[in-house]
Amino acid sequence: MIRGKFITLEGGEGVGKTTNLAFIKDHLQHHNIPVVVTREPGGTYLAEKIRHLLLDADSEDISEQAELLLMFAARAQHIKHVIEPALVRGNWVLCDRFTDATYAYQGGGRSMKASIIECLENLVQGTLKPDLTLLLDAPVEIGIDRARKRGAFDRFEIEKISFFERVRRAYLLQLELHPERIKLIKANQPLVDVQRAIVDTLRVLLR
Ligand code: T5A
Repeated sequence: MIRGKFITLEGGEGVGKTTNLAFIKDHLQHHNIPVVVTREPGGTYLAEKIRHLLLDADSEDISEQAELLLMFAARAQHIKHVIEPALVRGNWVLCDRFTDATYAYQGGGRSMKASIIECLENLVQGTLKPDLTLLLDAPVEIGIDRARKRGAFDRFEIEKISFFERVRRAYLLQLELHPERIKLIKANQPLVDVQRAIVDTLRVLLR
């Protein structure tokens, strides 16, 4: 059995990850590729419980270390029970956020050291890395505005603009560090143009 491909979607709040995930799923299925769509934090029973704790805006003050460890605890479950088995079955896995989000939010947003994140990444993932990461990028105000139109804010969405500026910069740094894996998609253009750019980028994997 040929191992499936692992594709992740990244970007700040409201840049269109969820919207485009459904589009990519349809596009891959059109090419007769079996796809598993999932998300982080989340994707298993336990990881979804952890997501709920992490996003709860009414939570007690969560320490940066606890937040980081909970992200990786959820990820460990997700890899073991969903991602790895699907890839081994030959399915492609399409995941709404993965470890680049940890570098962006906990590394950039919370200013935690990249070396600590890298340590946990090695522990939890071993050699597992996405084959392709689509980084949807737009000025912070545009994404926040789109996300906030949807209603109640979660524990991250209540952060200040400066937090999301750090998140965006950290994502762009990830792009600089891993140009072979991460591809930039400009998200502040009409959806049809965003999706055209996504189709172009996916061509490499579909060859
Ligand atoms: N997190 C996560 C960490 O801190 N560390 C980690 O390691 C991980 C994995 C998860 C939170 O957890 C944090 C980051 C997050 O704060 P989430 O729900 O996965 O939360 O992430 P959000 O960014 O909050 O997801 P959103 O649903 O808000 O944003 P999306 O999915 O990027 O945006 P989407 O597709 O819902 O679109 C938002 C709106 O914009 C419109 C859509 O129709 C929708 O109404 N839209 C466009 N409008 C015009 N033009 C376009 N091109 C458009 N694209 C979309």
